[in-house]
Amino acid sequence: MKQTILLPAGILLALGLGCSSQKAPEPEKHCALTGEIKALDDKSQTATIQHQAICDWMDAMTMEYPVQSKEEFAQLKVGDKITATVNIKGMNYSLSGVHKQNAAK
Ligand SMILES: [Cu+2]
Repeated sequence: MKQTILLPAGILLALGLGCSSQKAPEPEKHCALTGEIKALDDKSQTATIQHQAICDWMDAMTMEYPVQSKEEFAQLKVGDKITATVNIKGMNYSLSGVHKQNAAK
C-alpha cells in the first residue's frame, strides 16, 4: 500500500527537478575558480582560462570568462595563475575577486 503512494510522488518530484532549469528567476550562485590565463581580449574584457572544476557547475576545461572589474582585468597577463569567484546567474556568468597566485614577471 505504501509503495503505490510513494512511487508516483517520486516520479512527480523527478519531473519537477528536470524542469527547474527552464524557470526564469534563479538566484545568483557563487563558485570558486582556480586556473591559468591562456588569452586575454581587451575589447570584450574577457579572459580565456584553463580552470579546474567549478562547483557542480562545470568540469575542468578551457573557456572564456568576462571579468567584471576593469582594474582587475588590466592587471592580468597570459600565464598568470589565478583564483577568482565565478558569479553564475542562469546562462550568464562573470568573474570577480580575481587574485593572482604568482604574479608573472
Ligand atoms: Cu566550460
